[in-house]
Amino acid sequence: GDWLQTSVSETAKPETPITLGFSQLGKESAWRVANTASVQEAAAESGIRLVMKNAEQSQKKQFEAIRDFIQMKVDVIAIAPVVESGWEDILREVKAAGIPVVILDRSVNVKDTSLFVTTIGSNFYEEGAKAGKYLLDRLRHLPGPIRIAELQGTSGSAPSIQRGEGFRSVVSAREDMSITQSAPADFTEDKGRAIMRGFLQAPAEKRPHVLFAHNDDMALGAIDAIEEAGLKPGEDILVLSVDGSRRALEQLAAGKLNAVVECNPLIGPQLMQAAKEIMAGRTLPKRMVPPEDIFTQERAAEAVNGRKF
Ligand code: GZL
Repeated sequence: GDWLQTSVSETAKPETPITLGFSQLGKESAWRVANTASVQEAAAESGIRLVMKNAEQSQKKQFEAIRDFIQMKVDVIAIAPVVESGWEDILREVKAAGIPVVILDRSVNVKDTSLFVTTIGSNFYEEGAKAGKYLLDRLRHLPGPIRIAELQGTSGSAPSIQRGEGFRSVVSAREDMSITQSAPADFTEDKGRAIMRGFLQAPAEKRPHVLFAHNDDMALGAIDAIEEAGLKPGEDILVLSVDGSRRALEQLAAGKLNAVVECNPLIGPQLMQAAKEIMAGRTLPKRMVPPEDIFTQERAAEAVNGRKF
């Protein structure tokens, strides 16, 4: 009857909003900017109070942000870790404060996995392997030797380490295919351009046939360097990258990129859902991986239109 309804509604406390402290690692790439926007939009849509601090790619600043969140007594802490090592101490401080942790995007390398509830992010090893499989298929009729240049992401970061490992695990199948030049370029367009310029100083007989860039921003910078050297990206030098940003897919459609492995930044909703489930006392799987694909030139034109980043 309505008396029960009235009494229940009077006693039911309005839910106090969850406060989520998010240590975002930087704004180095289009992927990162889209990831930040996804987290902000998802927080607004789910009524979660987001306190986000940007670390400008500094792990030290991430530690400072996390200590601020502990002082603020936030309900949940999310971390996109710039590198995978060095997280034990700060995560023990958070655990001692009784605050649950979600690792977002990149992963941390800790022995004690009770230091976080779950990791939501891509399988970077698989992304590297996809790039390698594309290359083996694309060059299956080309006799060696085949020289590969590699633009690595941030040294010590999970995506850079694992994309490199996944790629190498596949291309090692051809002993006449080798990575002859490799250097970190921090996932940025400017460093990708600068490092590729250096690679192209090599004498013609040492010049790479292929570039594997660990993300689109470095690939786009490298495309400039390849053109500056009077060479055709996508033809004289095959270019492979990871992420799937609009700009990369436009270059893919234009034939200056040959394949772009998808890495999905739009994982804000999964983070908010995880925060709600944690606060509701539910347990979560230790690892949640978004579905991902690979973009080739045939599919590029149609893929560009739908891109949200
Ligand atoms: C991968 C993410 C990487 C992107 C880069 O999930 O951490 O960092 O591939 C970004 O574009 O800078």
